[in-house]
Amino acid sequence: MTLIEKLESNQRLTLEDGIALYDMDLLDLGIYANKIREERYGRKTYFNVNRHINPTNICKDVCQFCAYSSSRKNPNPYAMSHDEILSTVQNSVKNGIKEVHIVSAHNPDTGLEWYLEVFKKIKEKYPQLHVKALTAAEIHFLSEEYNLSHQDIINMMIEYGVDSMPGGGAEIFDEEVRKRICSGKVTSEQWLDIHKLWHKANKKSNATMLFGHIESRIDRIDHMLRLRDLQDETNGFNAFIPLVYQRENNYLKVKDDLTAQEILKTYAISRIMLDNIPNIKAYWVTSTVKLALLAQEFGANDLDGTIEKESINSAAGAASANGMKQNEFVSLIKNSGFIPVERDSLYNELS
Ligand code: V47
Repeated sequence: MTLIEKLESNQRLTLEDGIALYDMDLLDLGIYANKIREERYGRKTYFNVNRHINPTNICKDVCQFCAYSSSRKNPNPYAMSHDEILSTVQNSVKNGIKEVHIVSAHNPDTGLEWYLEVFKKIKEKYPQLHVKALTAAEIHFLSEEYNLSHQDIINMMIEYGVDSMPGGGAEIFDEEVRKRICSGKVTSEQWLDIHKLWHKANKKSNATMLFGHIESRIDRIDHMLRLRDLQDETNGFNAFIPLVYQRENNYLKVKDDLTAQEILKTYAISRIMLDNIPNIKAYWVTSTVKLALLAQEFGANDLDGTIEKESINSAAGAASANGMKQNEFVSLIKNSGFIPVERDSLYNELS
């Protein structure tokens, strides 16, 4: 069967097929990706009203692509107190957020309670607020630092009120590339195992892929297939989020930005390859708003959210430091010909 025949009849694609998709004409690829998107979501595009908080940038790991950690090129080490985090949450709740997304660096000085107890405090005050927190990289860091198993940390997360896990820390699963960009942190196998444990606890998570640095197209497809395999087993991933590499202020020297065409192809290919992950999120922070809007025509059905503040990607050059207003978000989606739908964190439609 040819690749086109497989695409026409919605067959599951192999690694070789995925690599061959990159050689297709962008608009042809877009037609196939968009067909899948339209069948599932019509012209609806999801967004959520959320707030990102990055409570510390002090990190014992040394990822080459990171511009956020104070041990890299960011000169201002900080760790927020729980009161500061709670007052940030309080302000954002007043502005109508439904989700708080809390991701930190791997700070060995705070103690385990600092990482976990804040979730309980947030939940006590705002039981309706969805807490999405702790990446698999943070869970692995905490387990090593405090001599606990991944399962122990996951049990504590649930006990302290974490509702779902964000998709960070996946980077690229290929072990050779991983060694060069983030050696020493959670391995690919551990990242996948941690999400599996989380899914086994009946909880949902997301998965990211950092692309546009030193990885090859093969590495991207391999990354997607490892996620697809786990999703077959657990069905716990809500969304796949391709993160476009930002080149400023870090140690991973990459000469050129990816072309818009390569980025759009990657969204389209992820929609086609990941036949079992329901949502493809064009995270406007790393893709730029304009490309995120265009990505709606190439398989993406979710644009993340209003964010309010963002420190990890903006440190590396993304224009996301101050988030986006909800009415602006809604207008942008409408004006691009799609129907904006506010969703909650588990993809229930709100309005
Ligand atoms: O894991 C770090 C990435 C991630 C750079 O789950 C960079 O809904 C680009 O995971 N260029 C954190 N990316 C962000 C993240 C995320 C974002 C939005 C939604 C969700 C979700 C998760 O940011 C890290 C890392 O892969 N990152 N440095 C950089 N220079």
